[in-house]
Amino acid sequence: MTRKLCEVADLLDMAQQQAAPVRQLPDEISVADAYEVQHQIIRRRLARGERLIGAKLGFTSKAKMAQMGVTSIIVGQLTDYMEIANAGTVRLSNLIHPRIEPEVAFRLAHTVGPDEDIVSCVDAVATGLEIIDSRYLNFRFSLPGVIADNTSAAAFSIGPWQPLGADLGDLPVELCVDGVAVERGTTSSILGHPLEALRALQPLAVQYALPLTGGQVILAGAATASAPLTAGVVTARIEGLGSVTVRGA
Ligand code: OOG
Ligand code: MG
Repeated sequence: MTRKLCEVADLLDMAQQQAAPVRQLPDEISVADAYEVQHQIIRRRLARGERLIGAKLGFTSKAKMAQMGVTSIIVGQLTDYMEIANAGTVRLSNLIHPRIEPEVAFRLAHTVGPDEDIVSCVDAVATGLEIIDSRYLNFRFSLPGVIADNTSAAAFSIGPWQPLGADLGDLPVELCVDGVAVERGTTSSILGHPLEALRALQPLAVQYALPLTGGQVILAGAATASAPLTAGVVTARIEGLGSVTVRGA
C-alpha cells in the first residue's frame, strides 16, 4: 500500500476515534484503492482488539442512492465494537453527525464456499437498524471516498432472529423516531428483493477480499432514506420480521 493510501487510512481512522470530521479526499483514488484503505482501517481496528463480525451493503435502494448521490453498490465491514444491543443506547458524543436507517439483516450459518450460493448459507433474518456517520464534513463524499470510509459504518443493532422462511419480497418497512413514523418503504426497494442484496454481495466480497464466514451478520442496505439520530428513541419495524429499538443519548 502506498504512503498516500496509508495517510488516507490514518486520517479517516482518527476522524472516527476523535469524532471530528475531515475534508473530502483532495485527489480522487480508484475504487480498488478505496477498498485497500478500508481494509487498512479495519486492520487497525482489529489490532486495537475489535473483532470482525459482518458486512454491510450500501446503496441497494433508489431512496438511498437519491439521498446521497451515489449509484453504485458498495460494501463495508462490521466489527463487534459497532454492535448495540436491542433496546441499547447509542452514545451521541462518540459520533460526528449520525443518521439512522432501517435494515434487513441476515445471518450466515457457515462460511460461504467458493462454489456455493450465499443464499443457501443463510439461516436467519431480522429487522436491523444501522447508524451511519460519515467521517467527511457535511456528510458529503464521492464513491471512492465513502468506500474508503468503510461506507460510513458506525453502529448497528439487530432485532430477534427469525428463521429464513417467509417470502421477504414485499414487506412494509417503517422507521419511527419517538413514536412518529419518519420513513416508510418496502423491502422490494432493496434491489427488487432483499435476497438480491446477498447475491450482489457475493462477487464484491470475492473481488475485494472480504471474508464471508459462519455467524456473520449481513446488512442488506436501507430500503428508505436515513433520518438524523438525535436524543430519543428510534424503532425500525418490518412487517412479519419484528422490530428493533435503540436510544440516542
Ligand atoms: C453510506 C452507507 C449506505 C445503505 O444502507 O445504503 C448504507 C451512506 O449513506 O453514508 O449504509
Ligand atoms: Mg445502511
